Amino acid sequence: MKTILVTGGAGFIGSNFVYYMLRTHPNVRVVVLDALTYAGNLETLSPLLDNPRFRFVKGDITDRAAVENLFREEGFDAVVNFAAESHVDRSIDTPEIFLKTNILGTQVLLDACRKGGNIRFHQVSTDEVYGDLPLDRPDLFFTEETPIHTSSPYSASKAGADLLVQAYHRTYGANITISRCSNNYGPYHFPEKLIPLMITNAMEGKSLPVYGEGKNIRDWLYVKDHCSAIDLILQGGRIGEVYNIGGHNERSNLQVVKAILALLGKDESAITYVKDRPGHDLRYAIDPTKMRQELGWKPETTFETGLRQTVAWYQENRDWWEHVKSGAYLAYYKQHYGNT
Ligand code: NAD
Ligand code: TDX
Repeated sequence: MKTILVTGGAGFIGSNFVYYMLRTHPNVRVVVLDALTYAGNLETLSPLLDNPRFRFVKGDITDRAAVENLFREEGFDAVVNFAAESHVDRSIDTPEIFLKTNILGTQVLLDACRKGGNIRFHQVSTDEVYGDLPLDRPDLFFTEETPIHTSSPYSASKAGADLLVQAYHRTYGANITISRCSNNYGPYHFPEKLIPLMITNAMEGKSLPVYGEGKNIRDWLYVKDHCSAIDLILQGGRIGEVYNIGGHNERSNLQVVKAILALLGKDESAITYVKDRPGHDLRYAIDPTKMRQELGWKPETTFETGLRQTVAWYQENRDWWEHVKSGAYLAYYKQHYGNT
């Protein structure tokens, strides 16, 4: 039995990864370390709480003593770091917590891996570290060689963490890999991000706030395909390497919003154009050739199928998102969007 630490496992991608690993690897035990910030939700993991191959620990990755204790207690075989502040808009309002969690938290984990005897460490990063591509050059894509060129405090903090992970490899021989994925969507996605916000707002009869003219392009990947890619990197990725993950599913924000409305059988009258995001990245587009050629990875879910499944999931799991849309999130929503 191998024990894997999944940090941030009560969040969107981390929780999907926990379910994926327990389902596909009967010889894997998963320990989740999560601070349960506004974005973490233990309800998402509640079906696992009695599973003997699962343990949940509430804790902060920046808490060095607590992290080192946990490492001593568990003797992890591998660590996958999803824990992060992940929302670009929040990073524009309050950058500091992004630097603390995303950079210093990563350093604490790297040190714990080092102390533990060079434990295998995978850093879940993002395509946002490459900055953006112009809208009128559909021939351009992010490769692993594209220079780091960040736009927001969020992406700068993720890039800072990546550089630190690479420095630990070069300086201390740390046993690391990094993946940089495009935008994910699917179950358990916190409804502050575009797709779940638009689905749930439309279901509640609220307006759908599109930034600027809705022309910015994102490259969407169904979350399960991200999980399978990380699993392959853990099994066969070359140490010290970066892997880009994406499935060539580019859509403008307006296309995405209209597709959601069509799936819900609603007209487009609720679309509201609001003030643009400062520094708003124009287009993301991943070249996943390295993942395909080295690890044989390919995505299984088309955007049409994935979006249909996602809309159905939010229709069937209203309790889940109504709970997370209350409380602290409501205060943030009012501050960010006013009364739109
Ligand atoms: P999320 O915001 O849904 O979840 C983050 C989780 O981390 C939450 O459970 C939160 O409680 C936890 N967390 C935050 N600070 C912590 C701390 N200090 N200590 C311990 N736990 C803490 O994020 P997500 O969308 O699931 O993203 C997961 C990772 O994947 C992030 O590192 C993000 O940068 C990266 N990523 C996300 C996307 C995407 O489209 N969502 C794409 C590429 C990469
Ligand atoms: O209300 C909105 N209206 C709107 O038009 C929101 C929340 C977003 N948008 C636009 C901004 C972006 O162009 O939709 C696009 C997607 O926005 P987000 O869902 O906030 O995602 P993005 O900024 O692209 O970042 C995401 O992908 C990379 C994740 O949140 C990051 O964690 C990940 O690293």
